[in-house]
Amino acid sequence: MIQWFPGHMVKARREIEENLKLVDVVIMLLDARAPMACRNPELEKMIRHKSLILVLNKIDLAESRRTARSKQLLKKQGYRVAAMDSVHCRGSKQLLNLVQEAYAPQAEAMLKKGRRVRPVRVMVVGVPNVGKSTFLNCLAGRKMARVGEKPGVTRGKQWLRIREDIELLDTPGLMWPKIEDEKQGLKLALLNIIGENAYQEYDVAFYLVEYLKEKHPEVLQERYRVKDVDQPTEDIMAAIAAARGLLLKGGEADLDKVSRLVLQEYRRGTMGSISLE
Ligand SMILES: Nc1nc2c(ncn2[C@@H]2O[C@H](COP(=O)(O)OP(=O)(O)O)[C@@H](O)[C@H]2O)c(=O)[nH]1
Ligand SMILES: [Mg+2]
Repeated sequence: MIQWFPGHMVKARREIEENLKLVDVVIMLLDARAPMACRNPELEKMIRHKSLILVLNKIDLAESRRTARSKQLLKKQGYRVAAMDSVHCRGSKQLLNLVQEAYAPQAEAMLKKGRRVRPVRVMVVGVPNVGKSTFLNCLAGRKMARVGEKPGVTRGKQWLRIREDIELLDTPGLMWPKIEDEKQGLKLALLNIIGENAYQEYDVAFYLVEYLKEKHPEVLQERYRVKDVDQPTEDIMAAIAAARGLLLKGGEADLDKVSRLVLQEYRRGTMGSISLE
């Protein structure tokens, strides 16, 4: 069973707690290929009194039909949900509209009290590698203007003014996943979210190949020239090794290399867009 709660996560939680005091809205990035696996109910509880927006990121690596279904499901549960490809900065406009929507009640309250509505303050959180830095770059773009420190309230914090009415904390919060079962741990390992010391590459590759057998046998057949996709997973891995010439001196399959190969090709999207949920 994959266990993962490194020491720096304790510090990360404290940091998120501190930063929560400064913002009106929280954007939580989730990997669109396995959004549920990236969530953490404990953290969501911490931000419950803030407006939360879920962003399914890396939609270019996910199956659009399944992304649409995840989105629908989360919306039904009452969440605000957007979808993004942060590398190409697709989906940002809709997301920013959601930010304003989430802030509307607070903005109205300010108006009612006769106050000027200040820009909404937003922070980004997400598990490692989900794309937080890429996402910030996308939103900040070239117009990126550092708003600077706000005396008294936000000492030492940098804000990016991404629109006249939206300010973004420039350091995203590192979120730790809550791993409930083996399968979730394997998904997170496959998505490169948990550190490689926490798992054996072979185990994760084995999980991936099993998953391909069930959901995408054509990838095994076409990309890796596996003739019989109904054979045991070990044998499929050996067949991939043979097809790619990943053999040990004695001619047996080099399982370390096969494992690394399929993990890399999955993560880069060279196998195609494959969702895990
Ligand atoms: N294909 C794709 N890759 C992404 C996307 N967002 C981030 N990435 C990639 O995911 C990796 C991790 O991104 P990074 O922003 O460093 O993640 P962070 O650890 O959350 O800050 C990098 O290789 C990014 O290029 C996306 O929307 N689509
Ligand atoms: Mg980063």
